[in-house]
Amino acid sequence: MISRFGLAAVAALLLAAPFAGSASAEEIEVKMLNNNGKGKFMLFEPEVIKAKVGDTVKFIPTNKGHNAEMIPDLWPEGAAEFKGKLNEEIVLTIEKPGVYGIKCLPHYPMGMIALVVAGDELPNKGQLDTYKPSGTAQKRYDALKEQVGQ
Ligand SMILES: [Cu+2]
Repeated sequence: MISRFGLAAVAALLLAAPFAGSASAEEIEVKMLNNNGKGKFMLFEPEVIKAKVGDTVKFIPTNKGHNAEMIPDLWPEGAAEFKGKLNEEIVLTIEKPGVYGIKCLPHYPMGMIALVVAGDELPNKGQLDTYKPSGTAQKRYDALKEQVGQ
């Protein structure tokens, strides 16, 4: 049963939808997946997330065995620490502009990385180049970096 409050919330969402992309805060969903059906394994989907300050990014453990946590070398200065447990749904609130690097700890060596890009000015964009993932992750990371286009 949907409460009256629930209905009001749904109505508010429906009303807000046409204005998505405007100043109102959005919740962006990112799935943690074993594969995307297109030959890519162990990934966040989407892998590059454009957001605004005030938005939230919800990481959803669609498949088991993943987590979402910050990459400390790729994180805006002063932004709150972020670390989800395995199989945990966790929400990142974007409080500062910049690039937020997210990894899945078990699959980090394979390149299970996501980049949240918030705002037009990215105070820490230099970290995109100074940060070096290890081994085979580098190739996938480079492809993500290209999508950021900075
Ligand atoms: Cu994973």
